[in-house]
Amino acid sequence: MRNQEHRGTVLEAEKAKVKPPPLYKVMLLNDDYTPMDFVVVVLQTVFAMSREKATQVMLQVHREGMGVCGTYTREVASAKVEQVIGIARKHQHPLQCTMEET
Ligand code: TYC
Repeated sequence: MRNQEHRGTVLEAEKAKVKPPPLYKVMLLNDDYTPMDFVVVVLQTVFAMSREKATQVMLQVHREGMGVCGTYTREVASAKVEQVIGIARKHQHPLQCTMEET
């Protein structure tokens, strides 16, 4: 019984110590050479976007210079940036991707 009475207090004290991890926006940058269709496929593949959503994001990047693909923890964001750059390099496109803390 003593334990039970204390349990709520201990859990609340621990909860206060656990901060949510920082989040990072993954952003795609525009360039004059990467084909639009290629960007759409990358967005569908790496960021699990529908074709419609991927087309919207691609057009935003094309018109405004950059766009956000998603928000993730540092490790996941970093893996996605590397995936995009890797696929682009493999196909010899200059597509660039970067991340920034929110
Ligand atoms: N601007 C490119 C073109 O006209 C298309 C493009 C869109 C490239 C988004 C990169 O992140 C990008 N072919």
